[in-house]
Amino acid sequence: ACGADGSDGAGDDGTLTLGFAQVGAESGWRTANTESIQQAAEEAGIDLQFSDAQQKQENQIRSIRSYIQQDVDVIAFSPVVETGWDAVLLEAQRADIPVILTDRAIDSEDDSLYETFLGSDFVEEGRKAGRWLVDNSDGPTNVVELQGTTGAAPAIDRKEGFEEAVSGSSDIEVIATQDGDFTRSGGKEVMEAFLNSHDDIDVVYAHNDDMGLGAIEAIRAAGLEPGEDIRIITVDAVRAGMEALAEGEINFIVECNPLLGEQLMELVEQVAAGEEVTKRIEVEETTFTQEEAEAALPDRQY
Ligand code: GYE
Repeated sequence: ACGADGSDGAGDDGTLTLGFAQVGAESGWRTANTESIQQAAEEAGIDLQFSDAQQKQENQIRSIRSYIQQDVDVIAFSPVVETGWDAVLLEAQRADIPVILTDRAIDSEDDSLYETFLGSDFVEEGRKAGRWLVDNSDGPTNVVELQGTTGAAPAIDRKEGFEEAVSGSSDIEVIATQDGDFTRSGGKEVMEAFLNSHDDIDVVYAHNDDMGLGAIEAIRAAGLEPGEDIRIITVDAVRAGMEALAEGEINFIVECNPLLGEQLMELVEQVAAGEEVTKRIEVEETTFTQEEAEAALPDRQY
């Protein structure tokens, strides 16, 4: 770290060490994100210490503490939930190790605890999903929502953005909402329960592709046609989601870009050198209809 020894943050041979605490391997998005980070670190000649928290905050905190102990040059992580980070981030600050938030944000009053947050505008993603539904519905529309991990920034924000966008339309009603933990199996299980207790579901709004793909399995198992009998909106646009969209099983996907590796490594180099960086860096994204998915698939990297 850039500290009392007067070093510029690099080791004796000039190599930077980055400690990265990943959320887990819960989705196609996460896999693409991990690959992007590993590849970009290699290309930038940054020594990457990588840990997978299996979606548990205590595991992430433990990894961050071990990176502090190792005196890495920079710590980056994607916080599994929004709250509960102040204590460990204070420890990093006291050890003079700069912290970068990537993908997910934290909810803290002290924004000196991190240098910058690189990630998507999840509220806007939720709005895009809601606006599409408003523009593509007529008559009463019952929605069930498959939420991401409780307490995670993308779950909180995608819910909020969607609600905001559909709030003006009295025909659209969210009749059930539940945590599917961003996994395919979680989406399938919750959707099975929804189908058992409601016979009037028109639309599934899933906070990621994986849960939407799980819902497709549950809908088929109930003898219904996904994309026809029940329309499906998801977020991410990973390959498996885009294929289901092109095949007509999903109706609309809001993109969330996982390829953050290159930008992250640039930020690592800048903060290690003591440079001031922008506090919030947003990722640019689009949306896909079924026709657009078909056209985009051949060039899709993930
Ligand atoms: O949408 C989901 C993943 O934090 C943006 O986490 C990320 C989300 C992504 O599990 O698939």
